[in-house]
Amino acid sequence: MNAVTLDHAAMPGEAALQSWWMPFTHNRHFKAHPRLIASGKGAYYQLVDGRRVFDGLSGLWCCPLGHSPDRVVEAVQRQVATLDFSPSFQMGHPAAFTLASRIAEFAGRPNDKVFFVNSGSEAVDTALKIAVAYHRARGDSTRTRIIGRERGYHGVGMGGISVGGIPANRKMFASLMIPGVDHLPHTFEPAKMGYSRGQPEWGLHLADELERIVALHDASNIAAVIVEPMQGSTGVIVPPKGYLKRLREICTKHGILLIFDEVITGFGRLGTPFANEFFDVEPDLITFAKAVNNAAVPLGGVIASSAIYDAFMTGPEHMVEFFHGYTYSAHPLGVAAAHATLDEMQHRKLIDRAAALAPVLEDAVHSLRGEPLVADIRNLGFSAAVDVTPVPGKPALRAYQVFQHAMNRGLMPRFTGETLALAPPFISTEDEVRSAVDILRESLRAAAKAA
Ligand code: PXG
Repeated sequence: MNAVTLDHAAMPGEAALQSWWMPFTHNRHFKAHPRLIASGKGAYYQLVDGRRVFDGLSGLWCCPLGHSPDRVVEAVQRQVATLDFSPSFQMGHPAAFTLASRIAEFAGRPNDKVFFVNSGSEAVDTALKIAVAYHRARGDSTRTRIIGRERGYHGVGMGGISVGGIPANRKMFASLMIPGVDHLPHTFEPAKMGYSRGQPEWGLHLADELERIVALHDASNIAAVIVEPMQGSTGVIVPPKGYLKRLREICTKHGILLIFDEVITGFGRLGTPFANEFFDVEPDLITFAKAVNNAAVPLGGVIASSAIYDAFMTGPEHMVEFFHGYTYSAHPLGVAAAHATLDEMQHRKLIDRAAALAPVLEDAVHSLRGEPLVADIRNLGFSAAVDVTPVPGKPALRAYQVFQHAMNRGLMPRFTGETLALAPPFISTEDEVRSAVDILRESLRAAAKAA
């Protein structure tokens, strides 16, 4: 490392912490009690104070290979020295085409098309635009309404917060929301499905709420339904058995497009390449980001059925068919990292490994039932969440307290609201998974004792 790099990575003084307005962070508290990461290797982060912590959420659900895997590092280094940037408007670079076909193949939909973006939020807004424009291209221009779901997280673009269902992400921006959006009810009902292992038995009927919304507006006004196959951000809310299939049936019956937001579930989290395979449900559009390239460089995308793509391919051939795209769509570094990530996943059979680790995590995490502060436990694939009882009058504090105890013991889980989430890297060992849960157990006990 040269001196310049070291300088920028050194522990900032108190004043230097003030300039970065951090995303989704309690800025004032953080800057008084900073938690800074110096480096990452494999399944561990090293903090600037020298502590090593197990990365319990694979970054933010995005580093299934762990940190700085050699194959990805080398691919990005090679790429930046060969072709650092290439315009994607009216030009292309070969690796982007091969990546698109590889991703379509990976999703089990080899004829599909892939539109590249740079984040999950952009993928969602792109998918919504494709859905509305698709209907219009076919002469169905009244189909403009979009249906999301309560507690859904679809990023922070104007489209994403409109179809999303997390109140705090919406309430400040009500006037900016896109019009014509309805929400399905969320599917979390602890009295009926508390401590479910995998998919709950209860709740299939909630998919029929879609019929009510369709009846209210008439199908001829509805473009698409967007759901996360498993709601990740809000705390691993798992769809009831049969729920997604029912949504698919209702959408098909009414000519409504179904969008799976697979920003979290895409690229192996459920032990299959995408959730479409896990649930045996084929959506019309799939969004992805995060794990596509192990998050080494921002990259996301939308997978669209060939029927959708074909609907756009009309008019004179010298005309642009879809007026949409980003400067960094199919950025060569992101694309190179994605090829290397898929190579590594395939070479090391890491998705099978995630599938094999899923029951290990399930058994371990459900052993926390009955521990102090625990209010519910859920899991699906290689991910799990533990809800804790709130500190009276201080929402969202308890999970943070448990998180602090965990960090002191060598585990970095995700805390949000009253939930702690785990989604470890696929390279984790069974022992690492079990000991992460043991640390969570000790942390729950320590937080309860301190209360
Ligand atoms: N869709 C889904 C389903 C997501 O989970 C986004 C879109 C937005 O992606 P970008 O790349 O624009 O952030 C997400 C992001 C968490 C957590 O702790 C989850 C996300 C991001 C950060 C933290 O659960 N999901």
